[in-house]
Amino acid sequence: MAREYDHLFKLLIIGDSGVGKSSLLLRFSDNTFSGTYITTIGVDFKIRTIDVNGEKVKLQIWDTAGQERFRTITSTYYRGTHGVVVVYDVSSGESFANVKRWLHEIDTNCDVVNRILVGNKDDDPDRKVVLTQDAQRFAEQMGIQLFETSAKENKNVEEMFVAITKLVLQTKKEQQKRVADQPQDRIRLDIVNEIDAV
Ligand SMILES: Nc1nc2c(ncn2[C@@H]2O[C@H](COP(=O)(O)OP(=O)(O)OP(=O)(O)O)[C@@H](O)[C@H]2O)c(=O)[nH]1
Ligand SMILES: [Mg+2]
Repeated sequence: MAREYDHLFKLLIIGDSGVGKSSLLLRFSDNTFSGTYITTIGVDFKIRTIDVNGEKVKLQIWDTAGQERFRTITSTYYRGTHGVVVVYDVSSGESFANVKRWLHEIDTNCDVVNRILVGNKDDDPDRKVVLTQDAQRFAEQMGIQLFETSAKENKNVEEMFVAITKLVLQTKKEQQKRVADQPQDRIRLDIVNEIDAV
């Protein structure tokens, strides 16, 4: 029987309230969008399995509440997280200014984690206040990839989730290679071989 998946990764979506975190997740998981705003209380998650270079990657994606009063026990959200999607709204300068705080929250809760920056609601040029070049410059300073998306118009959403998944996959492969290259593991293997030989 074919295996259900080759990799299981946990992703987390964070950012200010109303920037479109839940909408991005709903677009990615169910390919739907609703203009009605229902604020997230606590956390919620969805599952989707995607194919990356012939490997099946099962994604468990956690959608957090942006509103401060629903953000209790924050550190538990981060436990076991492989990748974090940090979202702002391109029509809200305040949500972009707050990205620094969200990045800081990742730093205080995670040792090694992949991150991606997302400017959502990129579907109305008249309302756009966070310019691409400014966001791009900031992303480069932080060493993060930037994606401008629209959950409403289904723009760049799939590409963004695939990009963060590829980063996580790359990190996993690098870690596996580092472990395989460690001399102590070769020694351990020698011991096992000796025991087998007895
Ligand atoms: N124009 C436009 N509106 C969007 C987009 N994404 C979300 N919205 C709208 O923005 C509002 C907030 O979206 P949510 O996805 O609930 O935002 P959230 O970040 O999950 O908010 P919290 O759960 O409170 O943290 C809703 O009315 C959505 O319809 C988008 O890409 N374009
Ligand atoms: Mg939400």
